[in-house]
Amino acid sequence: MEFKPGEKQFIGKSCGSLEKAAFVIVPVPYERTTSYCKGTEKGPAAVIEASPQGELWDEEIKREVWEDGLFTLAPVDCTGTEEEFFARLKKYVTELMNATKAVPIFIGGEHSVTQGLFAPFEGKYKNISLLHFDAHADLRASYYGDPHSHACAVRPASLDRRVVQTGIRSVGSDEKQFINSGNVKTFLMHENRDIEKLKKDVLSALTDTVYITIDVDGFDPSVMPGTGTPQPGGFSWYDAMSLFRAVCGNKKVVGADVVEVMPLPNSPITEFNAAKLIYRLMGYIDGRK
Ligand SMILES: [Mn+2]
Repeated sequence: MEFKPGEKQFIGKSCGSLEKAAFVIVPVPYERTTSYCKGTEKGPAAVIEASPQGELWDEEIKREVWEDGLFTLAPVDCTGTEEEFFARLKKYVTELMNATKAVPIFIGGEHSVTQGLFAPFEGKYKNISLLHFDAHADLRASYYGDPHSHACAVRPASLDRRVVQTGIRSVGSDEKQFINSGNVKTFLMHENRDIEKLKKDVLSALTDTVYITIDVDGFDPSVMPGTGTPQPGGFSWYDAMSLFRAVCGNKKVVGADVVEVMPLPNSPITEFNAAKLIYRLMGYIDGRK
């Protein structure tokens, strides 16, 4: 598989090759099963378009994080049937991990892409766990007959890996049986408002190697208004940053995705904030390590 550079580079900076990169940004503009509002396929391009509006010097990290080596790839081909797409995505991620030591950060697209993104990491890292930041539990075995629905995003991962859920405030009666059973540890939003306690609990629930999946609806809609299935009462920006900083500082984070950005007409808040989130995550993970 060939890994071509994207026409636009995240935050307008590129180290020029996968070999030199500490971070690789991968757009995955997949949208097939969104059930409420539509438009997540436009998310990755909007985030990359918004990203150069941010400062290169990160005021919290206190350096220009892109200097660690940053490379943005062309979007993953999201055509074909669901089966063809997920098979292609798994192959893509597997080959990408063979081609570079860079930490990949994927931009969705609807949340179902995590099914294809996480599976190759499970193959590579035996002791990996999944930090799932989301308003929704996404644990359904299938939704409207489709096991690849966005509503089933972390169900496959939960079958054989530890899944730690935060921000959760929407659970269906058909998925509540999976909450806090088997490999799933769920921190319901309304029961876990003390961020310092939550950080400790999340760190002890995760294994040492972690993949982070961030559905932007895990944030409060005031932070991320443009998303397909919004829910009130999510994470504030600063509490979420505090959580991600703790996880990236104490665990080996080997990959991440930021999904469900749905650009709104006349409001770039969501895509800009998602771009800042991605740049900040790079700073927390620290490409100099
Ligand atoms: Mn969600």
